Amino acid sequence: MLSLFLSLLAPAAVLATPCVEFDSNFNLYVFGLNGKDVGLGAQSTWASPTATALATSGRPPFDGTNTQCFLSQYNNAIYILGADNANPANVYIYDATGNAWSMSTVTTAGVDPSSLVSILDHDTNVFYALSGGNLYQLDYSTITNAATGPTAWEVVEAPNFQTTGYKPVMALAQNHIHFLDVPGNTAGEANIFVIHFSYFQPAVQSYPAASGATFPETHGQTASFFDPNDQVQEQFAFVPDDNSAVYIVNVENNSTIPLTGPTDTTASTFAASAAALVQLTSAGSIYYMPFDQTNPSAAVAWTPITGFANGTATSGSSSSTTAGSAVGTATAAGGGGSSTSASASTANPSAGSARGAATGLRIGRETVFALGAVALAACLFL
Ligand SMILES: *[C@@H]1O[C@H](CO)[C@@H](O)[C@H](O)[C@H]1NC(C)=O
Ligand SMILES: *[C@@H]1O[C@H](CO)[C@@H](O)[C@H](O)[C@H]1NC(C)=O
Ligand SMILES: CC(=O)N[C@H]1CO[C@H](CO)[C@@H](O)[C@@H]1O
Repeated sequence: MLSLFLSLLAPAAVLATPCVEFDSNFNLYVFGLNGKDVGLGAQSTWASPTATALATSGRPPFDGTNTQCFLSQYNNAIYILGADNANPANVYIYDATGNAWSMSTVTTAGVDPSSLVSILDHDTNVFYALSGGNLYQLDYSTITNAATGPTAWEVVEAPNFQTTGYKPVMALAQNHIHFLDVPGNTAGEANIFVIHFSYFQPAVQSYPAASGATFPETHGQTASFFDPNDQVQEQFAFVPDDNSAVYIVNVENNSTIPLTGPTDTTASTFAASAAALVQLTSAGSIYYMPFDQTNPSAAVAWTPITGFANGTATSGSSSSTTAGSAVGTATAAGGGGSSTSASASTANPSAGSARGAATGLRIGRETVFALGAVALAACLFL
């Protein structure tokens, strides 16, 4: 029991997570890396990027353990979930047009912000998240590039597949949420939630590869390729946690194309534009893979983007120390950390609320961590 307890402690110690994301003009941004948010410009400049420091007023502290960034393409806004440990459910909005931050207060309504996995639907501007065995939605259809009044997660329904022990892998294409690595499925299979009809497709969908292997039944990260003309996404990338390959899933013809995986195989998160897949590693390195959506099987090479790390901003000592130590464990949001939190919250929803209450006290990270561990332990021993 002690070793089980300790194994739960280890992932819970995961600290802050930075992220990469694009704006609607496909300029790249890195948020929360070494305590800074930096614009890296368009893909054509990445060989020698001009790093631009972003506005700091109203930015999230990027001390969350489960941070996810999303482009709202219609609004040229980047929505950031889980970037504020003291208010883990709140959504921060970076308005890329006005270089300004705002924050929207969000009621969790049963969602566990420390473990939820989300997507942002392209057309409706509604978030969906799987948390504690339910699919939830957070409606941002009336929110564009600046926060307005409070919003709340709402239960949609429970999936028609087994969620016990499931560490969600969710990908968006054609307004369908694709759930990969669902227990009981085999390689190349996804369960689908059809957003516009709000229902889970009864049958599992197959995405075979015409040549090479389709995507394996394993945990990983996803990113959907945007359409340059603001249409819905039709292809997404799935990268297994070991970064052994990139699988391009095309939902128009139900196929998968395997491509060369990142050269840096450390734990990573990803973002996609219309023409690139960008990797942010747990050490804070950034690489990209050019991608042609009309010729997806073209050979690709991964290239580092360098020369930005210390950007234009001078680093504040406390935030850069915090973020610096955090960067080393960045990916655990999609790796071991969320799995533990997810299964703990599935097993006992009260663990989530205990953790939420602890963070609300604005006490030190170690204390929060200890209380979270107590909550986890409590749910084990109850
Ligand atoms: C993809 O699969 C779906 C569901 O099985 C099917 O309705 C659709 O026709 C398929 N598309 C193509 C192009 O085969
Ligand atoms: C699916 O569409 C993509 C993009 O047009 C194409 O490259 C690929 O060959 C197609 N796959 C199949 C099996 O038709
Ligand atoms: C080249 C350089 O100055 N790199 C520094 C960038 O900032 C980080 C932490 O903020 C330092 O660790 C690097 O040495």
